[in-house]
Amino acid sequence: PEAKNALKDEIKTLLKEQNGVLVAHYYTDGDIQDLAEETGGCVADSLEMARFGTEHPADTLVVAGVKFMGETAKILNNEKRVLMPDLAATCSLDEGCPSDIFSDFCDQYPDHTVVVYANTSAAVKARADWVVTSGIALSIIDHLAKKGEKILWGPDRHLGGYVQRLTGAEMIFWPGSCVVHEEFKAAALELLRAKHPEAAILVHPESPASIVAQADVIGSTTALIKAVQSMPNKEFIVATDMGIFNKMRQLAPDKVLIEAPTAGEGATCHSCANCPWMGMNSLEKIAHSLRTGAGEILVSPELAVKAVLPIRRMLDFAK
Ligand code: CIZ
Ligand code: SF4
Repeated sequence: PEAKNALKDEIKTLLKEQNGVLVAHYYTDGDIQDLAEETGGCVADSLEMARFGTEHPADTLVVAGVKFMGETAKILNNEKRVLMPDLAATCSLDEGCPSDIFSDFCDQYPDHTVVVYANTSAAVKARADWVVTSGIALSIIDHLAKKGEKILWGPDRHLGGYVQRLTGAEMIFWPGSCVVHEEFKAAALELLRAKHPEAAILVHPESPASIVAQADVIGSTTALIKAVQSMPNKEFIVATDMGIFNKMRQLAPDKVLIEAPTAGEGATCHSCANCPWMGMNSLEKIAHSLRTGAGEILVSPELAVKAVLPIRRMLDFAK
């Protein structure tokens, strides 16, 4: 704990010296989330992270999350320096959606509106008409469907399928998924629910349809955190990355949080509801990045001017 405190103090000093602010995602390590709040930064979902970085007057944004979050921060704030603790922290959705192949796919459906999830590269966003996060996907697709638009959706097929079932939108899907949410097991969740009949089931819509079908609340990380605070239930079974428990425990210390199962009985899981890329963030790497300037995110200006349009469209819609 002493070494950790020394590291936190160093980061605080470096942030002050460089007029920097720490912006962390709910899935990062609890120490990072707490430090972000202690130092006047924020811990949030990707939509709120983007908004916070844009509204905050800091010169340097330290984005503790995964690469697309740093890229989005840079695209929206070209004049700010954006640092990431580890540039290798990516996302299975981003990795599974190479921009050249995605662009060819879009070319096959020229009469479709291209809507991409925020968990994509700058180049994929540059090809899109709209960017959405999980917190706003439903209302944007509903809006487009009511205007009669046909949607080409990428890359998370589970979130896309969920949105399609609720809106009835005409949609074509890119076949991507999140390695963390894909692991939740429907049969094991049924057994767990039977053991905890009073528990509310909270599910992030990147989960498979068989998990979403068992949910009491389906929503973004922010929505799930609010549910723990506002619902009268004592117990909650939570199907999303475990990193979210840090904030849930802080805001609702008397509630009992239970992990949704990522494996059937006796089996082992792959990611165990812990995003391996989110886990690459650490206090040590944050300090290193601030000390040396390593991990700076750069997006070419030609790409940024295109990618900023669908992101702004989302932020304006959210207002
Ligand atoms: O799974 C993710 O990476 C999420 C939930 C991102 C977000 O929108 O905050
Ligand atoms: Fe990507 Fe899933 Fe990790 Fe989120 S939790 S960054 S969607 S791999």
